[in-house]
Amino acid sequence: MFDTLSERLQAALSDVRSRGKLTEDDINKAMRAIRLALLEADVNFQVVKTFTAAVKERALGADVLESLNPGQQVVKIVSDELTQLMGGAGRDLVFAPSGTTVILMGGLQGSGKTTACAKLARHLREEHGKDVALAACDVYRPAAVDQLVKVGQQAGATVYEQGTNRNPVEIAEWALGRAKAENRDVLIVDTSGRLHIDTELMEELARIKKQTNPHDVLLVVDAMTGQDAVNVAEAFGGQVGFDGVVLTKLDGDARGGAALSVKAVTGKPILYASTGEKLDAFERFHPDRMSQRILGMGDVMTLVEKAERQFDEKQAAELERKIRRQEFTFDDFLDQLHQIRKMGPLTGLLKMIPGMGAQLGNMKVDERELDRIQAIITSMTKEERTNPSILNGSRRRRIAQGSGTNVSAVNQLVKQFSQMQKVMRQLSQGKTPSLSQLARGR
Ligand SMILES: Nc1nc2c(ncn2[C@@H]2O[C@H](COP(=O)(O)OP(=O)(O)O)[C@@H](O)[C@H]2O)c(=O)[nH]1
Ligand SMILES: [Mg+2]
Repeated sequence: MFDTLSERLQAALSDVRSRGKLTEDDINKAMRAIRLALLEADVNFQVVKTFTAAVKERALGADVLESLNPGQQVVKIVSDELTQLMGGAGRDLVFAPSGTTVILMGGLQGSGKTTACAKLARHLREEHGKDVALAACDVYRPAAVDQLVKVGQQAGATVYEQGTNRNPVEIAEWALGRAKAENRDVLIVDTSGRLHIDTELMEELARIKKQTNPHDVLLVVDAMTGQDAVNVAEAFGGQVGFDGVVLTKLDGDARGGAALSVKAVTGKPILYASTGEKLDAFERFHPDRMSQRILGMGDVMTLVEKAERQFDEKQAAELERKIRRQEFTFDDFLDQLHQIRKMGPLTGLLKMIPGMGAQLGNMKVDERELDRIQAIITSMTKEERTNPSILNGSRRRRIAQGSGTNVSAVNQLVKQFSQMQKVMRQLSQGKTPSLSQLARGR
Protein backbone atom coordinates (compact mmCIF):
# COMPACT_ATOMS: atom_id res chain seq x y z
CA MET A 1 0.00 0.00 0.00
CA PHE A 2 1.41 3.40 -1.03
CA ASP A 3 4.89 1.92 -1.28
CA THR A 4 6.17 4.15 -4.06
CA LEU A 5 4.71 7.31 -2.54
CA SER A 6 6.06 6.34 0.84
CA GLU A 7 9.55 5.78 -0.52
CA ARG A 8 9.59 9.01 -2.47
CA LEU A 9 8.31 11.15 0.39
CA GLN A 10 10.72 9.59 2.85
CA ALA A 11 13.57 10.19 0.41
CA ALA A 12 12.44 13.81 -0.02
CA LEU A 13 12.54 14.26 3.74
CA SER A 14 15.61 12.18 4.53
CA ASP A 15 17.92 15.12 3.99
CA VAL A 16 16.11 17.54 6.29
CA ARG A 17 15.19 14.86 8.80
CA SER A 18 18.66 14.40 10.16
CA ARG A 19 19.84 17.98 9.82
CA GLY A 20 20.70 19.96 12.95
CA LYS A 21 20.31 23.29 11.21
CA LEU A 22 18.08 24.16 8.25
CA THR A 23 18.20 27.07 5.85
CA GLU A 24 15.44 28.40 3.65
CA ASP A 25 17.30 26.82 0.75
CA ASP A 26 17.13 23.38 2.38
CA ILE A 27 13.38 23.80 2.82
CA ASN A 28 12.90 24.89 -0.79
CA LYS A 29 14.83 21.87 -1.98
CA ALA A 30 12.76 19.52 0.14
CA MET A 31 9.52 21.14 -1.06
CA ARG A 32 10.52 20.62 -4.68
CA ALA A 33 11.18 16.95 -3.98
CA ILE A 34 7.85 16.61 -2.15
CA ARG A 35 5.99 18.29 -5.02
CA LEU A 36 7.57 15.86 -7.49
CA ALA A 37 6.79 12.87 -5.30
CA LEU A 38 3.14 13.89 -5.03
CA LEU A 39 2.75 14.57 -8.74
CA GLU A 40 4.29 11.20 -9.52
CA ALA A 41 1.83 9.66 -7.08
CA ASP A 42 -0.91 11.04 -9.33
CA VAL A 43 -2.14 13.53 -6.78
CA ASN A 44 -4.32 16.26 -8.26
CA PHE A 45 -2.19 19.19 -9.46
CA GLN A 46 -4.11 21.86 -7.57
CA VAL A 47 -4.02 19.77 -4.41
CA VAL A 48 -0.23 19.45 -4.68
CA LYS A 49 0.15 23.21 -5.06
CA THR A 50 -1.96 24.04 -2.04
CA PHE A 51 -0.32 21.31 0.02
CA THR A 52 3.29 22.32 -0.61
CA ALA A 53 2.44 25.99 -0.07
CA ALA A 54 0.92 25.19 3.32
CA VAL A 55 3.86 23.02 4.39
CA LYS A 56 6.38 25.59 3.23
CA GLU A 57 4.73 28.45 5.03
CA ARG A 58 4.70 26.56 8.29
CA ALA A 59 8.21 25.15 7.82
CA LEU A 60 9.68 28.59 7.23
CA GLY A 61 8.21 29.86 10.46
CA ALA A 62 10.91 31.19 12.78
CA ASP A 63 9.98 28.77 15.54
CA VAL A 64 10.83 25.85 13.26
CA LEU A 65 14.11 27.01 11.75
CA GLU A 66 15.44 28.17 15.09
CA SER A 67 14.32 25.13 17.02
CA LEU A 68 16.70 22.45 18.26
CA ASN A 69 15.56 19.83 15.79
CA PRO A 70 14.17 21.63 12.76
CA GLY A 71 14.31 18.49 10.60
CA GLN A 72 11.98 16.55 12.87
CA GLN A 73 9.65 19.55 13.01
CA VAL A 74 9.40 19.66 9.24
CA VAL A 75 8.57 15.96 9.14
CA LYS A 76 5.88 16.60 11.75
CA ILE A 77 4.45 19.45 9.68
CA VAL A 78 4.30 17.24 6.57
CA SER A 79 2.61 14.54 8.61
CA ASP A 80 0.05 17.02 10.03
CA GLU A 81 -0.70 18.46 6.62
CA LEU A 82 -1.07 14.99 5.07
CA THR A 83 -3.54 14.18 7.83
CA GLN A 84 -5.51 17.36 7.11
CA LEU A 85 -5.41 16.61 3.40
CA MET A 86 -6.95 13.18 3.93
CA GLY A 87 -9.70 14.50 6.14
CA GLY A 88 -8.37 15.27 9.61
CA ALA A 89 -9.99 13.21 12.31
CA GLY A 90 -12.00 11.04 9.92
CA ARG A 91 -15.37 9.67 10.93
CA ASP A 92 -17.40 6.47 11.23
CA LEU A 93 -20.93 5.89 10.05
CA VAL A 94 -23.72 7.70 11.82
CA PHE A 95 -26.46 5.36 12.98
CA ALA A 96 -30.09 6.37 13.18
CA PRO A 97 -31.14 6.92 16.80
CA SER A 98 -33.89 4.36 16.28
CA GLY A 99 -35.11 2.10 13.50
CA THR A 100 -33.14 0.95 10.46
CA THR A 101 -30.09 2.89 9.29
CA VAL A 102 -29.96 2.90 5.50
CA ILE A 103 -26.66 3.01 3.61
CA LEU A 104 -26.67 3.39 -0.16
CA MET A 105 -23.61 2.28 -2.09
CA GLY A 106 -22.79 3.76 -5.50
CA GLY A 107 -19.88 3.61 -7.90
CA LEU A 108 -18.65 2.36 -11.22
CA GLN A 109 -18.81 -1.29 -12.25
CA GLY A 110 -15.85 -3.20 -10.91
CA SER A 111 -14.98 -0.58 -8.33
CA GLY A 112 -15.67 -3.13 -5.60
CA LYS A 113 -19.20 -2.16 -4.49
CA THR A 114 -20.60 -5.61 -3.93
CA THR A 115 -17.49 -6.72 -2.08
CA ALA A 116 -17.56 -3.54 -0.01
CA CYS A 117 -21.23 -4.11 0.89
CA ALA A 118 -20.35 -7.46 2.43
CA LYS A 119 -17.20 -6.14 4.09
CA LEU A 120 -19.10 -3.24 5.61
CA ALA A 121 -21.82 -5.62 6.79
CA ARG A 122 -19.20 -7.77 8.47
CA HIS A 123 -17.51 -4.71 10.00
CA LEU A 124 -20.78 -3.35 11.40
CA ARG A 125 -21.69 -6.75 12.78
CA GLU A 126 -18.33 -7.45 14.40
CA GLU A 127 -17.34 -3.98 15.57
CA HIS A 128 -20.75 -2.51 16.37
CA GLY A 129 -22.86 -5.61 16.99
CA LYS A 130 -25.36 -4.61 14.33
CA ASP A 131 -27.86 -6.87 12.63
CA VAL A 132 -27.27 -6.06 8.97
CA ALA A 133 -29.29 -6.77 5.83
CA LEU A 134 -28.24 -6.26 2.22
CA ALA A 135 -30.47 -5.31 -0.71
CA ALA A 136 -29.56 -6.68 -4.15
CA CYS A 137 -30.41 -3.85 -6.54
CA ASP A 138 -27.95 -4.63 -9.31
CA VAL A 139 -30.39 -6.28 -11.72
CA TYR A 140 -28.42 -5.87 -14.90
CA ARG A 141 -26.11 -8.81 -14.39
CA PRO A 142 -27.69 -12.02 -13.03
CA ALA A 143 -24.35 -12.95 -11.53
CA ALA A 144 -24.38 -9.79 -9.44
CA VAL A 145 -27.32 -10.99 -7.33
CA ASP A 146 -25.71 -14.40 -6.78
CA GLN A 147 -22.46 -12.71 -5.86
CA LEU A 148 -24.14 -10.54 -3.21
CA VAL A 149 -26.01 -13.55 -1.81
CA LYS A 150 -22.76 -15.45 -1.52
CA VAL A 151 -20.58 -12.76 0.07
CA GLY A 152 -23.49 -11.53 2.17
CA GLN A 153 -23.86 -14.96 3.70
CA GLN A 154 -20.13 -15.15 4.39
CA ALA A 155 -20.45 -11.81 6.17
CA GLY A 156 -23.30 -13.06 8.32
CA ALA A 157 -25.83 -10.69 6.77
CA THR A 158 -29.35 -11.31 5.52
CA VAL A 159 -29.67 -10.72 1.78
CA TYR A 160 -32.93 -9.44 0.28
CA GLU A 161 -33.17 -10.23 -3.40
CA GLN A 162 -35.88 -10.55 -6.03
CA GLY A 163 -33.82 -11.80 -8.92
CA THR A 164 -33.35 -9.54 -11.90
CA ASN A 165 -36.87 -9.05 -13.23
CA ARG A 166 -37.97 -6.07 -11.18
CA ASN A 167 -36.63 -2.60 -11.35
CA PRO A 168 -34.02 -1.63 -8.81
CA VAL A 169 -36.02 1.23 -7.30
CA GLU A 170 -38.89 -1.16 -6.48
CA ILE A 171 -36.51 -3.72 -5.04
CA ALA A 172 -34.91 -1.07 -2.84
CA GLU A 173 -38.33 0.04 -1.57
CA TRP A 174 -39.39 -3.55 -0.91
CA ALA A 175 -36.11 -4.37 0.86
CA LEU A 176 -36.43 -1.32 3.09
CA GLY A 177 -39.95 -2.39 4.04
CA ARG A 178 -38.67 -5.82 5.00
CA ALA A 179 -35.68 -4.47 6.89
CA LYS A 180 -38.00 -2.29 8.96
CA ALA A 181 -40.52 -5.07 9.51
CA GLU A 182 -37.73 -7.41 10.61
CA ASN A 183 -36.14 -4.76 12.82
CA ARG A 184 -32.74 -4.83 11.12
CA ASP A 185 -30.29 -2.29 12.50
CA VAL A 186 -28.77 -1.51 9.12
CA LEU A 187 -29.77 -1.96 5.49
CA ILE A 188 -26.99 -1.66 2.92
CA VAL A 189 -28.21 -1.18 -0.64
CA ASP A 190 -25.95 -2.57 -3.39
CA THR A 191 -26.51 -0.93 -6.77
CA SER A 192 -25.37 -1.52 -10.31
CA GLY A 193 -22.52 0.33 -11.92
CA ARG A 194 -21.54 1.12 -15.45
CA LEU A 195 -18.13 1.07 -16.94
CA HIS A 196 -18.22 4.83 -17.27
CA ILE A 197 -20.15 7.67 -15.76
CA ASP A 198 -23.46 7.98 -17.59
CA THR A 199 -26.70 9.87 -16.98
CA GLU A 200 -28.84 6.75 -16.81
CA LEU A 201 -26.73 5.35 -13.98
CA MET A 202 -26.81 8.64 -12.10
CA GLU A 203 -30.58 8.96 -12.50
CA GLU A 204 -31.20 5.46 -11.26
CA LEU A 205 -29.03 6.02 -8.22
CA ALA A 206 -30.78 9.33 -7.57
CA ARG A 207 -34.19 7.58 -7.73
CA ILE A 208 -33.08 4.88 -5.28
CA LYS A 209 -31.75 7.61 -3.04
CA LYS A 210 -35.04 9.48 -3.14
CA GLN A 211 -37.01 6.31 -2.49
CA THR A 212 -34.96 5.03 0.44
CA ASN A 213 -33.83 8.31 1.98
CA PRO A 214 -30.46 6.89 3.14
CA HIS A 215 -28.60 8.16 6.20
CA ASP A 216 -25.34 7.91 4.29
CA VAL A 217 -24.59 7.54 0.60
CA LEU A 218 -21.17 5.97 0.19
CA LEU A 219 -19.29 6.21 -3.04
CA VAL A 220 -17.04 3.25 -3.78
CA VAL A 221 -13.93 4.19 -5.76
CA ASP A 222 -11.05 2.09 -6.98
CA ALA A 223 -7.80 3.59 -5.65
CA MET A 224 -5.81 1.92 -8.41
CA THR A 225 -7.38 4.23 -10.98
CA GLY A 226 -5.74 7.28 -9.38
CA GLN A 227 -6.96 10.60 -10.77
CA ASP A 228 -9.78 8.85 -12.66
CA ALA A 229 -11.20 7.81 -9.33
CA VAL A 230 -11.20 11.42 -8.21
CA ASN A 231 -12.90 12.55 -11.43
CA VAL A 232 -15.57 9.90 -10.97
CA ALA A 233 -16.13 11.09 -7.42
CA GLU A 234 -16.44 14.68 -8.58
CA ALA A 235 -19.05 13.69 -11.17
CA PHE A 236 -21.08 11.67 -8.67
CA GLY A 237 -20.87 14.48 -6.16
CA GLY A 238 -22.24 16.96 -8.67
CA GLN A 239 -25.10 14.79 -9.91
CA VAL A 240 -26.26 12.53 -7.08
CA GLY A 241 -24.42 13.71 -4.05
CA PHE A 242 -22.71 11.43 -1.56
CA ASP A 243 -21.53 11.65 2.03
CA GLY A 244 -18.38 9.61 2.19
CA VAL A 245 -15.98 7.45 0.22
CA VAL A 246 -15.02 3.79 0.45
CA LEU A 247 -11.61 3.50 -1.12
CA THR A 248 -10.98 0.02 -2.50
CA LYS A 249 -8.00 -1.95 -3.81
CA LEU A 250 -5.52 -0.03 -1.70
CA ASP A 251 -3.50 -3.22 -1.60
CA GLY A 252 -2.70 -2.71 -5.27
CA ASP A 253 -2.18 1.05 -5.02
CA ALA A 254 1.48 1.98 -4.71
CA ARG A 255 0.98 5.62 -5.60
CA GLY A 256 -1.78 6.89 -3.35
CA GLY A 257 -3.05 9.65 -5.65
CA ALA A 258 -6.72 8.94 -5.08
CA ALA A 259 -6.35 8.66 -1.31
CA LEU A 260 -4.57 12.00 -1.13
CA SER A 261 -6.82 13.95 -3.51
CA VAL A 262 -10.36 12.74 -3.09
CA LYS A 263 -11.19 14.61 0.11
CA ALA A 264 -9.67 17.87 -1.11
CA VAL A 265 -11.42 17.71 -4.47
CA THR A 266 -14.88 16.51 -3.38
CA GLY A 267 -14.99 17.75 0.19
CA LYS A 268 -16.14 14.31 1.34
CA PRO A 269 -14.09 12.15 3.70
CA ILE A 270 -12.86 8.62 3.14
CA LEU A 271 -14.66 6.47 5.68
CA TYR A 272 -13.31 3.04 4.91
CA ALA A 273 -10.38 1.42 3.17
CA SER A 274 -10.55 -1.93 1.45
CA THR A 275 -7.21 -3.67 1.17
CA GLY A 276 -7.77 -7.06 -0.42
CA GLU A 277 -10.28 -9.54 -1.77
CA LYS A 278 -10.99 -11.26 1.54
CA LEU A 279 -13.85 -9.99 3.68
CA ASP A 280 -11.66 -9.03 6.60
CA ALA A 281 -9.40 -6.86 4.46
CA PHE A 282 -11.37 -3.77 5.41
CA GLU A 283 -10.74 -1.08 7.96
CA ARG A 284 -11.84 2.37 9.01
CA PHE A 285 -9.77 5.00 7.33
CA HIS A 286 -7.82 7.07 9.84
CA PRO A 287 -6.08 9.98 8.08
CA ASP A 288 -3.61 10.50 10.94
CA ARG A 289 -2.52 6.87 11.07
CA MET A 290 -2.37 6.69 7.30
CA SER A 291 -0.14 9.74 7.07
CA GLN A 292 2.21 8.33 9.69
CA ARG A 293 2.33 5.04 7.87
CA ILE A 294 3.15 6.82 4.61
CA LEU A 295 6.00 8.71 6.27
CA GLY A 296 7.39 5.53 7.80
CA MET A 297 6.44 6.58 11.31
CA GLY A 298 4.58 3.32 11.82
CA ASP A 299 0.99 2.72 12.75
CA VAL A 300 1.06 1.51 16.30
CA MET A 301 -2.61 2.25 16.97
CA THR A 302 -3.88 -0.05 14.24
CA LEU A 303 -1.47 -2.72 15.40
CA VAL A 304 -2.68 -2.46 18.97
CA GLU A 305 -6.30 -2.60 17.89
CA LYS A 306 -5.63 -5.64 15.73
CA ALA A 307 -3.97 -7.39 18.63
CA GLU A 308 -6.79 -6.49 20.99
CA ARG A 309 -9.39 -7.85 18.62
CA GLN A 310 -7.58 -11.16 18.33
CA PHE A 311 -6.64 -11.55 21.93
CA ASP A 312 -9.30 -10.96 24.49
CA GLU A 313 -8.61 -10.24 28.12
CA LYS A 314 -9.87 -13.59 29.35
CA GLN A 315 -7.39 -15.41 27.17
CA ALA A 316 -4.61 -13.15 28.39
CA ALA A 317 -5.47 -13.84 32.03
CA GLU A 318 -5.62 -17.58 31.37
CA LEU A 319 -2.23 -17.46 29.72
CA GLU A 320 -0.75 -15.55 32.61
CA ARG A 321 -2.12 -18.10 35.06
CA LYS A 322 -0.56 -20.94 33.08
CA ILE A 323 2.80 -19.23 32.99
CA ARG A 324 2.67 -18.62 36.72
CA ARG A 325 1.81 -22.24 37.46
CA GLN A 326 4.34 -23.43 34.93
CA GLU A 327 1.67 -25.22 32.95
CA PHE A 328 2.55 -23.72 29.61
CA THR A 329 2.54 -26.56 27.08
CA PHE A 330 3.12 -27.06 23.37
CA ASP A 331 -0.65 -26.74 22.96
CA ASP A 332 -0.53 -23.24 24.43
CA PHE A 333 2.42 -22.46 22.22
CA LEU A 334 0.40 -23.54 19.19
CA ASP A 335 -2.49 -21.37 20.39
CA GLN A 336 -0.22 -18.35 20.57
CA LEU A 337 1.05 -19.05 17.11
CA HIS A 338 -2.52 -19.16 15.80
CA GLN A 339 -3.35 -15.89 17.53
CA ILE A 340 -0.43 -14.14 15.94
CA ARG A 341 -1.10 -15.57 12.52
CA LYS A 342 -4.76 -14.56 12.65
CA MET A 343 -3.59 -10.97 12.69
CA GLY A 344 -2.33 -11.32 9.14
CA PRO A 345 0.97 -11.78 7.37
CA LEU A 346 3.88 -10.99 9.67
CA THR A 347 5.53 -8.62 7.22
CA GLY A 348 2.41 -6.45 7.21
CA LEU A 349 2.34 -6.39 10.99
CA LEU A 350 6.00 -5.52 11.33
CA LYS A 351 5.61 -2.62 8.93
CA MET A 352 3.24 -0.96 11.35
CA ILE A 353 5.97 -0.72 13.97
CA PRO A 354 7.71 2.67 13.78
CA GLY A 355 11.06 2.45 12.04
CA MET A 356 10.52 -1.12 10.90
CA GLY A 357 9.02 -0.22 7.54
CA ALA A 358 12.25 1.14 6.13
CA GLN A 359 14.41 -1.53 7.74
CA LEU A 360 12.34 -4.34 6.35
CA GLY A 361 12.59 -3.07 2.82
CA ASN A 362 11.72 -5.97 0.61
CA MET A 363 12.59 -8.56 3.21
CA LYS A 364 9.95 -11.21 3.64
CA VAL A 365 9.43 -12.80 7.01
CA ASP A 366 9.72 -16.52 6.47
CA GLU A 367 6.16 -17.68 7.05
CA ARG A 368 7.26 -21.18 6.12
CA GLU A 369 9.26 -21.38 9.32
CA LEU A 370 6.01 -20.86 11.22
CA ASP A 371 4.34 -23.49 9.05
CA ARG A 372 7.09 -25.92 10.02
CA ILE A 373 6.68 -25.22 13.73
CA GLN A 374 2.95 -25.66 13.42
CA ALA A 375 3.39 -28.93 11.55
CA ILE A 376 5.79 -30.29 14.15
CA ILE A 377 3.54 -29.50 17.10
CA THR A 378 0.44 -30.88 15.43
CA SER A 379 2.32 -34.13 14.78
CA MET A 380 2.81 -34.63 18.51
CA THR A 381 0.41 -36.66 20.61
CA LYS A 382 -1.61 -34.99 23.31
CA GLU A 383 0.69 -36.43 25.94
CA GLU A 384 3.85 -35.28 24.19
CA ARG A 385 2.51 -31.75 23.92
CA THR A 386 1.80 -31.58 27.63
CA ASN A 387 4.90 -33.37 28.76
CA PRO A 388 7.76 -32.85 26.29
CA SER A 389 10.23 -34.69 28.55
CA ILE A 390 8.98 -38.02 27.18
CA LEU A 391 10.18 -37.06 23.70
CA ASN A 392 12.84 -39.72 23.14
CA GLY A 393 14.65 -40.49 19.91
CA SER A 394 12.03 -42.72 18.37
CA ARG A 395 9.22 -40.32 19.18
CA ARG A 396 11.20 -37.48 17.62
CA ARG A 397 11.79 -39.52 14.47
CA ARG A 398 8.06 -40.25 14.22
CA ILE A 399 7.21 -36.55 14.64
CA ALA A 400 9.77 -35.53 12.04
CA GLN A 401 8.27 -37.97 9.58
CA GLY A 402 4.69 -36.98 10.38
CA SER A 403 5.39 -33.30 9.95
CA GLY A 404 7.46 -33.64 6.82
CA THR A 405 10.48 -32.12 8.55
CA ASN A 406 13.62 -33.71 9.97
CA VAL A 407 14.84 -34.74 13.41
CA SER A 408 17.14 -31.76 13.80
CA ALA A 409 14.20 -29.37 13.23
CA VAL A 410 12.24 -31.22 15.89
CA ASN A 411 15.21 -31.16 18.27
CA GLN A 412 15.62 -27.45 17.74
CA LEU A 413 11.99 -26.69 18.49
CA VAL A 414 11.97 -28.85 21.61
CA LYS A 415 15.13 -27.14 22.81
CA GLN A 416 13.74 -23.66 22.16
CA PHE A 417 10.56 -24.60 23.93
CA SER A 418 12.33 -25.86 27.04
CA GLN A 419 14.44 -22.69 27.10
CA MET A 420 11.28 -20.65 26.88
CA GLN A 421 9.82 -22.59 29.79
CA LYS A 422 12.91 -21.84 31.84
CA VAL A 423 12.56 -18.11 31.23
CA MET A 424 8.90 -18.31 32.16
CA ARG A 425 9.72 -20.17 35.35
CA GLN A 426 12.19 -17.48 36.37
CA LEU A 427 9.70 -14.75 35.56
CA SER A 428 7.00 -16.46 37.57
CA GLN A 429 9.35 -16.78 40.53
CA GLY A 430 9.92 -13.06 40.41
CA LYS A 431 13.48 -13.33 39.14
CA THR A 432 14.29 -11.15 36.18
CA PRO A 433 16.29 -13.07 33.63
CA SER A 434 19.31 -11.13 32.42
CA LEU A 435 19.17 -9.57 28.99
CA SER A 436 21.71 -11.99 27.65
CA GLN A 437 19.63 -14.88 28.96
CA LEU A 438 16.61 -13.49 27.20
CA ALA A 439 18.55 -12.98 24.02
CA ARG A 440 19.74 -16.56 24.13
CA GLY A 441 16.27 -17.67 25.12
CA ARG A 442 17.27 -19.27 28.40
N1 LIG B 1 -7.25 -6.64 -4.58
C1 LIG B 1 -8.47 -6.21 -4.27
N2 LIG B 1 -9.50 -6.60 -5.01
C2 LIG B 1 -10.74 -6.14 -4.69
C3 LIG B 1 -10.95 -5.26 -3.59
N3 LIG B 1 -12.28 -4.98 -3.53
C4 LIG B 1 -12.86 -5.67 -4.54
N4 LIG B 1 -11.94 -6.36 -5.25
C5 LIG B 1 -12.15 -7.21 -6.44
O1 LIG B 1 -12.60 -6.39 -7.50
C6 LIG B 1 -13.50 -7.09 -8.33
C7 LIG B 1 -14.80 -6.32 -8.50
O2 LIG B 1 -15.47 -6.25 -7.25
P1 LIG B 1 -17.05 -6.14 -7.12
O3 LIG B 1 -17.36 -6.04 -5.68
O4 LIG B 1 -17.72 -7.23 -7.87
O5 LIG B 1 -17.30 -4.75 -7.84
P2 LIG B 1 -18.68 -4.05 -8.25
O6 LIG B 1 -18.85 -4.31 -9.72
O7 LIG B 1 -18.48 -2.60 -7.98
O8 LIG B 1 -19.76 -4.64 -7.42
C8 LIG B 1 -13.71 -8.44 -7.68
O9 LIG B 1 -12.89 -9.37 -8.33
C9 LIG B 1 -13.24 -8.23 -6.25
O10 LIG B 1 -12.75 -9.41 -5.68
C10 LIG B 1 -9.80 -4.85 -2.81
O11 LIG B 1 -9.84 -4.08 -1.86
N5 LIG B 1 -8.58 -5.36 -3.21
MG1 LIG C 1 -21.55 -5.40 -7.94
